Amino acid sequence: MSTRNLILILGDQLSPEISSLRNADPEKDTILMCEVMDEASYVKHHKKKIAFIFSAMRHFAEEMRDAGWTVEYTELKDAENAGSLSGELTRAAERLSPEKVIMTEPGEWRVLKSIRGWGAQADCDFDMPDDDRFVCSTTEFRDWAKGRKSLRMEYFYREMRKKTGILMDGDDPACGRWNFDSENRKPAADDLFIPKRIKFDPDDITQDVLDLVEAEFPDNFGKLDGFWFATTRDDAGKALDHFISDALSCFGDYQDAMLIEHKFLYHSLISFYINVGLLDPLEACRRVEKAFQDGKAPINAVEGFIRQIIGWREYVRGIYWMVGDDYVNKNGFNVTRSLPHFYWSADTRMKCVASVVGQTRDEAYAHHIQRLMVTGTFALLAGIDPFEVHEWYLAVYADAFEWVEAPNVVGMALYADGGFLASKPYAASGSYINKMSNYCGDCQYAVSKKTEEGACPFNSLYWHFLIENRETLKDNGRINRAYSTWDRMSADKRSAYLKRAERYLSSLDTL
Ligand code: FAD
Ligand code: DLZ
Ligand code: SF4
Repeated sequence: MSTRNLILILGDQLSPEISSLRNADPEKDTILMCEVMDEASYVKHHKKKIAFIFSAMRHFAEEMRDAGWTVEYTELKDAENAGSLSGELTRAAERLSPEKVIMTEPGEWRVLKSIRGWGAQADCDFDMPDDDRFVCSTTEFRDWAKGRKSLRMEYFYREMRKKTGILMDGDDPACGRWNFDSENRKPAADDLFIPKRIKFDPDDITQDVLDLVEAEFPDNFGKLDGFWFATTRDDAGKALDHFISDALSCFGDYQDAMLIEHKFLYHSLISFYINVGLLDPLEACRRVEKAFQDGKAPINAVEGFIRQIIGWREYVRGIYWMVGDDYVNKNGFNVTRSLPHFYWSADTRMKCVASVVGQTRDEAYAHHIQRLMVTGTFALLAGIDPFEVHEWYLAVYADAFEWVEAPNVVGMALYADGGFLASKPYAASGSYINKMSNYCGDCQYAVSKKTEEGACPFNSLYWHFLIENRETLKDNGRINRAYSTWDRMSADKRSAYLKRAERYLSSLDTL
């Protein structure tokens, strides 16, 4: 058996329009896809994440076969499985003697280096075209960043609006403003009407994968029961339709809200589909823009959603590839505490953390503010080693791939990159969580207590963090006010805050 080109498609490259397939010919070329232990275990991925990716890969292979392609697919348990992407490439190249191997550039430095290494010693030609499923190429981002003293997402986002023409009125932003974020900070009331979310019952392919994951990854984090993800392009499209018709109009208002009983609120639940290639990000934005033009959703919701995708999503990717492969090792505050065990067990008296970790364990999902202002802020305030925090986020969310996860964790949540991505650390006391959620009412700690027994840990850890890092942060204009407040406090109060924080830090696992 032989083939002209052998085209390797990874688990997050499930797009028929991917650049590696662009000039390919189903009559002459062969697609290679492989489930391999190296990818399934570089962190201990959530069980639902592995199941989602394997099932989406198997469905994609079917989709491509139906479209006339020859697909060579290695399942995890195949006897000959080499266990790694490069091992499987070698095996397939020996079998099929291709003239050329093609793979769209991957979403992670680790894989990039390994496959480049394979290509350099291969007996055939090797080509790695750009991944152009993004609005902004990595080169274009570097050009935009060149010479700027500080990078700010807002300015980058405006460029992306102009480039795509989305929500533009000629050269001006639609409705006269680029950003409606100030309208998007409403706390949610317990009795809000929250739409029921669309769920997809596992078909035979997904059921096989669920059995496989249960058998092969029994000790990984996360529940496999109640698997509801779409695993085909058609179903992912239905999930987007459902978001637009049932949730989009309130997306903006309650974007930052958190409710114990409602994990999904009005969020879109599509990051995993976009990230693996089942949905096209720009098409999703255009469909959301259309809802605005048709009068079906307000500007604050539509602009807020579009900013997350053509703004933040593109921006974090640009930063990941621009900074380089040591981004995940950044540790600007030089902190070394270990990740508390409750990040895995949800066994903590802090209701906010218990609730977010519990939801993460059940669904492999938490929304942005839960990730940023609960588990993220706690790790920031408690001085947890950023690499451990990064590995946790990379493992536990179904949408986690390093190019998007690492900047959000190391840069945005932990400010460990020294302020490259964010303009200030997202440090906050318990009052932020209390304002935006209903966690505190159900918590064993009291958010109103600052330094006494039973005081909310966020309250004292907030001041402890600011004081520990005063030298690094003192010139940050966005945080100065907090230092003035501290300086006006009585010496007794300051000492009580720091003592309380030290007590909590000395026994983090028991909080
Ligand atoms: P919605 O709230 O409905 O937002 C719409 C879309 O905007 C998302 O689907 C996503 O594609 C995009 N988006 C929103 N915020 C961001 C952002 N900050 N960066 C990139 N894209 C964004 N997102 C991931 O896709 N993978 C990750 O591993 C990931 N890790 C994160 C870790 C931390 C600490 C934080 C603070 C954020 C992280 N995010 C990550 C961003 C964001 O939390 C998720 O994209 C979002 O929660 C996914 O849920 P949704 O589809 O319902 O999003
Ligand atoms: C995340 C993941 C997992 C769990 N398994 C596979 C796999 O077996 N085969 C594969 O091709 N891709 C997998 N992936 C996605 C890759 O890890 C991802 O493509 C790289 O991290 C680059 O973004
Ligand atoms: Fe979280 Fe503090 Fe509120 Fe408890 S009181 S839920 S620990 S913010």
